[in-house]
Amino acid sequence: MTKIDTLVLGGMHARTGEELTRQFACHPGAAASELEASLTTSGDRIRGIARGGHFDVDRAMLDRLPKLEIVANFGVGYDGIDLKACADRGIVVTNTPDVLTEEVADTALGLLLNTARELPAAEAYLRAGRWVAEGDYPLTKGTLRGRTAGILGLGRIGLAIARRLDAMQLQVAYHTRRERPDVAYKYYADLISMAKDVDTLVIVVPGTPATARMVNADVLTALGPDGIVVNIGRGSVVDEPALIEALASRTIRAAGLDVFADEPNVPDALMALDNAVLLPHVGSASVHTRDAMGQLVIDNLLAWFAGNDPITPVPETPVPNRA
Ligand code: A2R
Repeated sequence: MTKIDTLVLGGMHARTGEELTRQFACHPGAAASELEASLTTSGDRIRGIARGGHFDVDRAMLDRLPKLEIVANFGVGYDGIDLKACADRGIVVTNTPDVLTEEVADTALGLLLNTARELPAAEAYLRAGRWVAEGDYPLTKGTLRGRTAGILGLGRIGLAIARRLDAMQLQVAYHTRRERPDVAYKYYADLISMAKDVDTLVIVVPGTPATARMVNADVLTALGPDGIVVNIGRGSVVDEPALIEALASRTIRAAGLDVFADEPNVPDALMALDNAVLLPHVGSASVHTRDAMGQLVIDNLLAWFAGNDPITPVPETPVPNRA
């Protein structure tokens, strides 16, 4: 059977890349020059995109892909894809929900612990020989004991984080646009009101125009001097200069960040702060979970090209009736 022309946009990890090559006629797009060559030589034949990030799928790219039917995004967040442009052209977009939920929730808890209890700094202290030379690491001012966490975004991952916080005996509240009928956690219709009542803000909303910089100076001030911010959602959700200012002035205690406004670039001012724990967007980045995400990308493409509904379409691009 003839393999279907598929653009592999932004690169994939090894196993997923190999499986894509086995199933599809793959056109590489890991680097800008490679992408340009693939679009120039094969753009008029490409029917699917497996998108591993880095490059936006915008109108200009879609104009060069007249036969495109589906964009299968590697990741649950799909900011960077022009959904309106895809919907206008009848192109379906899929993502990889659920398979990464627990991994990302684990990472959020790791960030929270590392931030409150300064574990990376304590380890660096030991490795530098300072335990021997100077004695015990100073007692941490931060602790999880007695904390109340406000989760911004109580979806799949937010709920998995809430369950972990339950187990660790923190109080949990949340802010979303709509109250969930299926949880007992305290709901806040207003983010600032929640920030005033909690001391720990865990951000796990998608990057959209509506969430852009919604965690601003006012939210951080409301969180207060014992405040801890953990962001494993999207860097765009936080006003990054305001966060840097709040950390530097000790308006809040600390932040644990896996995502940034301009990845992979992290501002020097943030790097210089000793009350920030910084990770290079590794929320879902285990072999186990990335393999599962890659398989879901492939399964979405295979389902679509077999004439079936995609497995995990996003709500913004309607799936046409294919019967
Ligand atoms: O607002 P709702 O009721 O649709 O709740 C969703 C919430 N959310 C928002 N909350 C406040 N203001 C907004 N403008 C807003 N937009 C969305 O975010 C829901 O509770 C949550 C998203 O949950 P899920 O769609 O289940 O996504 P999941 O799998 O938890 O992943 C969340 C994000 C991804 O989009 C990536 O950016 C990152 O975590 O990995």
